Amino acid sequence: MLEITSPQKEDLIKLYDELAGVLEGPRWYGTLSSRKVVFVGDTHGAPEVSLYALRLWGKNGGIIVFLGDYVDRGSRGLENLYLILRAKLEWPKEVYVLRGNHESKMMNSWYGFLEELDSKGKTGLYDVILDLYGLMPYMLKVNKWFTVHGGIVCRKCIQDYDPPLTIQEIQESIPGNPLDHREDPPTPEALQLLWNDPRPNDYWFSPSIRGAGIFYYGLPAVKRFLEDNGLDIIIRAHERCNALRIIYPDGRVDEGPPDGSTWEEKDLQGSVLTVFSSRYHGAGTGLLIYSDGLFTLRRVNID
Ligand SMILES: [Mn+2]
Repeated sequence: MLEITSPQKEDLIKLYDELAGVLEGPRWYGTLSSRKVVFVGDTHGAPEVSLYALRLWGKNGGIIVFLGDYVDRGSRGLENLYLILRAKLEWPKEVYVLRGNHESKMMNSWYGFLEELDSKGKTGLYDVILDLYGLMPYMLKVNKWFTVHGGIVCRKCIQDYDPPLTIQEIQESIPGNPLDHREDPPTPEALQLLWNDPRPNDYWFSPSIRGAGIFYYGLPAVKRFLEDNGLDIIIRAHERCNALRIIYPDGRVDEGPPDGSTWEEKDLQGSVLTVFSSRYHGAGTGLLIYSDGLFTLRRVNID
């Protein structure tokens, strides 16, 4: 079983060589079906949360999906990334590792990961880490759910009628060469997948306070995206919340439910779920478990 360890450069190069044929690449959009799934949101330098999630998955069975943001903020981003990628290598058909907006050179220079590497005398590993970022897919379909770090992508990027790009259109916009992706997402569409946030509002899209080229997506955009792509639910991470937030299609919001809360899959049709697994933010660390038609929130309480 896996343990939390810190890699040397040769460990990481070896891992990269082995993973190059296993990590699916930026343009990949896999379609998986599984009766049992564990979803992990932002872990931000806390490998103990990832390990907890992997152990839970070991008992739950099925697949586990990491929704991005492995580094920055917390002090053990290197260990966290190494743990998750070793799990991917060991169980390639069961472990999925999506890219977050912190798998980015620009973010790492601002939010702590480069400083962490420097303090550990491991800046020499960063080139390999960027190569690994370039191999991480942006999105994945599990059952009838769209999973991504941030969200869906606008067409005209306006509040009025603005049907989102379909998954096929998004895919066609993504360059196929991993080298184009190794530092930061290279296109506006890829940026939005990693950065956009849902809002329980009646607009289609609206500019986000997060910055230029980033948008909030409202209820009509979610409805249309799900219809156009034959999907039921969006499952994403990215946004600080108390463990889990559900935005229902009628605009109701449920945030911070108690540990062990459950929902029937059919009652979440049309919803956007935010899974937040960060310990750093002090907002409630959650994992979302799916098993045979039922979603359960598991709160992580570890010392
Ligand atoms: Mn994020």
